[in-house]
Amino acid sequence: MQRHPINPILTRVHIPPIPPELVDVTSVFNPGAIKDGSTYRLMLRVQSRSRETFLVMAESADGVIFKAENRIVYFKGIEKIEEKIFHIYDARITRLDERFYIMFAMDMQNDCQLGLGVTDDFKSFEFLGITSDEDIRNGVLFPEKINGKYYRMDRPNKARHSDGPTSGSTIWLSESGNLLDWKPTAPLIHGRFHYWDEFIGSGPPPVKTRKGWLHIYHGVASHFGSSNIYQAGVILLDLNDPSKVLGRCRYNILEPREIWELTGQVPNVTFPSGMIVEEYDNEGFAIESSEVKVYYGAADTSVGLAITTIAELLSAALEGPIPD
Ligand code: BMA
Repeated sequence: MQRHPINPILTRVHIPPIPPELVDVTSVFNPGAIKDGSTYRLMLRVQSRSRETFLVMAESADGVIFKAENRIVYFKGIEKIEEKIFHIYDARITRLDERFYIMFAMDMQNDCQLGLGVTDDFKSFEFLGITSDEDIRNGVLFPEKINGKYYRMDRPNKARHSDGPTSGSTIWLSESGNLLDWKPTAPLIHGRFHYWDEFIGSGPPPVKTRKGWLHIYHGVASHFGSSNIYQAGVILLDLNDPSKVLGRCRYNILEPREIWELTGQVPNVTFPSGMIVEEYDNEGFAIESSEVKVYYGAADTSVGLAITTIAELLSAALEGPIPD
């Protein structure tokens, strides 16, 4: 992956004041991404100095220079939830059945859940419901039904980083008939202890290629003294049976190296959450030579953009695993 030369593409100075919630903000990171016609859209996680988190849309004509809106995304109907919601964050956007679905983490009174929203125009947003009943994060929808069922990847929070947030070391495939009620289908990949991806979670939603579902995930190495290192990697899943893992990278494909990735609110973090493929063939498969834009949170402080191709991601996924 090649970092775009103007990185970081979004920082706190790009967020217009949205009083009273967002004024002189602290950070902007972990964006969901989608290309809607010729417009690139990011759903940003913006944090205020009270460390409240809000979602704000940004748009761009070239996928590089973004203008953030001066309003907070409001999911109509979310106010009906009785349990206290502290934050909604880390949105992943999937175009599915001709609509835009947004899956996001919800920090609630008791634990973290996965919420689902939908929009047709990125102006009004509807809250569809909470889609989980256990502590869980990093939910990403597949962009189409497979054999009549909806699928997503998600990551139950079964572990806790030392002095840090809840985490987990297994990404699951889950299935649903209605997008709201989900049941686990199969564990997909586990963390590889002692290596780069000990704790793991899905990144952006998977992309359909002729060779399989291509998926970028994040991995956390936690065995380096006081610092967790958040990196990105890639897997390939079978097109007709996404519970079959066809490939997994040995090396990470993105790691904190630049000063704005190494230092910030949470040091040593590259957290991919949005991915835009420029070219699909007429049957909806991503073309191997297509450019891919990967948007990621850097140090929980700013937004980075890395450029690659489908072919490079496939070759990373198929390079062979870390030997036993
Ligand atoms: C994860 C999530 C992300 C965050 C990352 C690094 O557990 O909370 O939202 O970017 O940690 O702090």
